[in-house]
Amino acid sequence: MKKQKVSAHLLCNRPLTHHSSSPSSPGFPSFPLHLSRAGVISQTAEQCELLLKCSVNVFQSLSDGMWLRCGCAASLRVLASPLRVLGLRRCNTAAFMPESAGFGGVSGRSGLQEFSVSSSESFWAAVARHRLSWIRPFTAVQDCDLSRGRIRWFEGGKLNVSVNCLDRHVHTCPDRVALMWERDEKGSEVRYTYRELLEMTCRVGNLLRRHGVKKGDCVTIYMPTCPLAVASMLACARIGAAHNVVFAGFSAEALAERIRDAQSSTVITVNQGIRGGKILELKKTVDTAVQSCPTVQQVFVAMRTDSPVAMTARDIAMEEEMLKEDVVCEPAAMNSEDTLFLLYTSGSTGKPKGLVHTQAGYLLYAALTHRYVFNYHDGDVFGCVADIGWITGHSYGVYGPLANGGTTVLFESTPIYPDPGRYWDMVERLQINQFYGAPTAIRLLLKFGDEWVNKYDRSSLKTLGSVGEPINTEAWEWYYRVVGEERCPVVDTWWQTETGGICIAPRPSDSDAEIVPGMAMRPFFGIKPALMDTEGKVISGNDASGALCLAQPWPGMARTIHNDHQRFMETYCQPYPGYFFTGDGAYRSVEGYYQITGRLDDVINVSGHRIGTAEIEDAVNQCPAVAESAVIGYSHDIKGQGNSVCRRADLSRQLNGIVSEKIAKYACPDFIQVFSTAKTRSGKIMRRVLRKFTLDDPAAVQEIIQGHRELLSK
Ligand code: 6R9
Repeated sequence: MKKQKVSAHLLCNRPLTHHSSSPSSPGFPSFPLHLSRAGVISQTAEQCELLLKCSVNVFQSLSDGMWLRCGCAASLRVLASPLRVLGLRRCNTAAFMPESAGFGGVSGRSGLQEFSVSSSESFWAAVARHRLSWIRPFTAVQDCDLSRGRIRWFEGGKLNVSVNCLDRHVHTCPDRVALMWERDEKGSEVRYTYRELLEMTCRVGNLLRRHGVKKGDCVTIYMPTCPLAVASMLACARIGAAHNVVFAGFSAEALAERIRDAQSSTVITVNQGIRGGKILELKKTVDTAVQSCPTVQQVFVAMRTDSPVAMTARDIAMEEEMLKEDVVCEPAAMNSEDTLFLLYTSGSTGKPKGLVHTQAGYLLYAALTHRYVFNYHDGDVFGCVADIGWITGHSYGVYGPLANGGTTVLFESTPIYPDPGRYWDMVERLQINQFYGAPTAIRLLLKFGDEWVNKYDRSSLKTLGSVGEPINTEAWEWYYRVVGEERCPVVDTWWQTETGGICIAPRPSDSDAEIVPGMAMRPFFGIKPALMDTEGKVISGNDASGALCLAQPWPGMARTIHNDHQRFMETYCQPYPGYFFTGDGAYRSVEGYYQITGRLDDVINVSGHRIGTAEIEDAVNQCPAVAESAVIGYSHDIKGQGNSVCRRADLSRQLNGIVSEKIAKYACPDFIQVFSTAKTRSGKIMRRVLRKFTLDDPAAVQEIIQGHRELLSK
């Protein structure tokens, strides 16, 4: 083993000095123009700036007409009631969404929504032509049959996702900031322009190619949220490999399971991560993981900190090797339905599911939702604080904003490091316009008091977003009143790893459309929700609750579960034939708005992280002292849900150790309870009874114990 330290260029910490100062200079990546129809507008930064100025109140087409500004969008108003927020002021529909000019008299947001559902093919065809750069146009808009689990969009078309996210913006505005990396160390943010990000991506793409990574391979990325991780994702997309980003908080075993399932031969990691001031030994975790991954042949190791790490024959010093690579990398021409990435998420069995997302449909849906749900406009700074290891980080940290030529913040730290003012300090420093976070963080910050928020200037904020779990009214109100100063609409966005992008959210809305706290409310374009009753029939009326399904396919949805289409069918397509079953329950109000009521399966939501109870049970059961276990969620006022294992109380520390080793720290049970028996006659553990054993309801505990005693004494 040799020790290796890379000091020349810490790519993770600062951009490489780029070779060229203007797009026409020799170092500028010059992919053939036919690969992207972009690049016709401006060649210089000045021209670019002029264009931006022009586009403030008029429609201005940048980059193949894909990035358009709507003059009406700035006019948000808050109603007298502090909890009711107005939608967009009524504006010319074609101004709001240029492609709708071809939709034949459709007007208003609700008119657009209706059209997008009733004339789904026309809607998506127009949007796909307008917003993506195609190498070859698609020949069929869709070929879907939910009852057979067949989902295909834009077939016949060829494109490259990295070209859509980078090159076409480099052609128009090379010096626009693509990434603002908010490093764990407060106040040391680093900005990367589109040109720098393209160069970095090309270097990684060439490096991967040189090391044999081919179209169709799957590269596992185990890195903190940082520019090199984004460049690695985009580099995979550039050369036609799929990526599999694994959250850097997962344990070696959880990582190994995902590497094996994805059959990755290449892993990209960093020497160490740093989060909340604490060092995370990511390379060491990878070393342990790959011991049980026979497929892994090479591990690229970038340097996030200055500490050298032990390198083996399998390891490659990433930055050092990148410096040897060209900044031009030929993009692969990908079919619309080729895999873009796998992302593992929890289901109701112990084995995580590798959801498969493909190229065109996913990118289009991420871009469109990013543009319209958040009312994102050219020049805005979009601050999604999710880790890239989750779908939110993929769709709204990376793909959506970059496809739109936006500026996106990569947040590496935690909401309370070094203090609970971290988010708002960042909002002020980076001048963030849209802030997108999780209710668990909002609930936590609320407890620290308003002064941490008020210390900082938040006047740049225009929209606040929430994702990952239901947002309770108290947190919603605090977010709206304190953080947003009653100026900014709060969009509670419901979606899933499976849906690829936001499906239900209050925005975009018509002028007089209200926003109700804690409700996701309105389906996005192309989304048709349905509620099902216990007999599997569609509930037609309002003021009703049921199982939430989506009644027709949309481009962003997952196509399958990697290597397990049968499971995809059983989980999503078969419960309600002809519909996509989300696993969530929902209530439809009298007005027809949707409110998500929570999971209907054995999946719990801890701090916005999805985790299957079976996954935790599998880990816990590996403890020799445990015969069997049942994990249940209970309501937790910060984490949303906590989880508790019901069995031998004295094992607490041991079990926590096992769960963090097998899965991740966040999955550790809060309580461990002892049961002599809590089973049905057929031997099933009675979760419904166990759920009563929460701190919320101590009386119920007594009641059950008493009942149990009585039963035994009979
Ligand atoms: C994006 C994301 C998906 C599950 C989903 C639901 C819950 C997400 C929510 C919400 C209520 C919201 N969820 N957003 N519940 N209101 N606005 O979180 O993806 O990690 O796959 O989790 O999260 O239960 O089914 P993912």
